[in-house]
Amino acid sequence: MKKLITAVAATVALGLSMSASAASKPYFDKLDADGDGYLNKAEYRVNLDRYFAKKGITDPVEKDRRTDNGFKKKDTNKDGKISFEEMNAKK
Ligand SMILES: [Ca+2]
Ligand SMILES: [Ca+2]
Repeated sequence: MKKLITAVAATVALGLSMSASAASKPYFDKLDADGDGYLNKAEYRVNLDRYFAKKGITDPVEKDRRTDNGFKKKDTNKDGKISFEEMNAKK
């Protein structure tokens, strides 16, 4: 169990250092709280909240704006949810 936690923590750290939202599959699955294989906006927000905390972004309007922008950018097929492939698409 400890090994798994370490791996997830390393993945999160790596994801944050490379990009605000790049994610490994285990991390993606963790974000996918309802387990449907996609991230809705609320699930995506959980990912961004870590980034906001790290960057010291606390303004709720700014956070909503960045969440909306990021979500739209990631959701390339515009179906209102982000697949693992969309999450990791290089843009
Ligand atoms: Ca989901
Ligand atoms: Ca999509």
